[in-house]
Amino acid sequence: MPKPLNIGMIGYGFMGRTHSNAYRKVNNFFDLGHKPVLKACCARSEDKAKAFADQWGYESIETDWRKLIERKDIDVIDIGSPNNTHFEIATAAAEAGKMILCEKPLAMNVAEAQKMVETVKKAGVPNMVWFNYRRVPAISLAKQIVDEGRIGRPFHYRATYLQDWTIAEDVPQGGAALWRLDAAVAGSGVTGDLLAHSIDTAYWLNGPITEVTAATETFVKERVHQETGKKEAVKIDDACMFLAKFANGSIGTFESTRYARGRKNYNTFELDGEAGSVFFNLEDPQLLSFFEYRNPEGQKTPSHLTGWRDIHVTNSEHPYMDKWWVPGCTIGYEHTFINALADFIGGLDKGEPVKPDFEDALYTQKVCDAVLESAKDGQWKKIG
Ligand code: SOE
Repeated sequence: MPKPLNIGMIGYGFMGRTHSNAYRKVNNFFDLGHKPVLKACCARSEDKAKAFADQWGYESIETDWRKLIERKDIDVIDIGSPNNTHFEIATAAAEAGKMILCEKPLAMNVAEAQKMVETVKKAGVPNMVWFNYRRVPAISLAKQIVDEGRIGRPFHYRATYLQDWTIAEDVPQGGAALWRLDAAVAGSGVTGDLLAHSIDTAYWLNGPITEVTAATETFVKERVHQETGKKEAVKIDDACMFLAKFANGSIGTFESTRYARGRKNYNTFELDGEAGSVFFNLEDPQLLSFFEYRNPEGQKTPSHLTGWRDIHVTNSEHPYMDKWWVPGCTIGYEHTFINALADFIGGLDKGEPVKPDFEDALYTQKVCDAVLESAKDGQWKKIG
């Protein structure tokens, strides 16, 4: 019989929904020693909290996150609220001895993230950041392929993360749905929101970045702020491109924008090495493209058989897939959160930490801050 794991969910937006869905489903598919119990959800508006609790099955509501953290019947604080709330909530939750599952990006900047790492370490509380894309089976398979030595010496890493939902000039900034456009709430634009994902994936697959140089652009300079009703300067980066040098000697390019007409959630990477290459595109999430030039035993693929192969990542031998349907049946976006949660609970069962944790997310924050710093003067910045 799994032990109850009492969840206190803060936030009721897109991420509140993805996380709540994971809590509800995880034990239906994974054999785990703990089972999430949806104890309480928290939102400033009582009506919104009630509606969210009814929709997802939370037993109770709070309208003040501090009260939620004080509750003895809560084991895990899930932070799915906007970025400018993460620091205060995570610090209080860790000091109260709660486990923490935090949305990305971890913080508004490195100074906050650094303190958050120190606080969770001092408190000794299990923690994880919801960089869910590590749990796309095809991306986990790419990691396996890299670890098996099938890429060999890496030369190039190429990431893009493109969307198009902010092109219209009349999209406002601020408020419940559009806080991602408000620098005071989001911290940054595509760098923290989208490139943070790309950096986390790159870190996992290709190791740390040591230096970056970047350029950013803000295409629409003023937007109406939903709270003041007035036009205000837009202070986020609408687009960001950066060059990177990795500790392993490879070099990388990263590009992100919310102005790529037709691109909705085009999150891709390619890693090119001496022995082979891998390519992934989130808009075809069940596929991993792999080119093998030489296998880890040193044998070259015969020339007449070389070519990119699209691996349909749905076999039970593929990461996570034995937990889902029969081979050939795909899983989707929401399952990446369920897979992530299963890893977190699996770690809890064994008493082992699970990645990506606050420390990994601090590293991503360091890269994001260096990218934004470099965009100001165009100079290369070292990752501290
Ligand atoms: C932005 O549009 C967004 O919702 C990000 O905030 C998420 O992290 C990403 O996974 C999908 O796009």
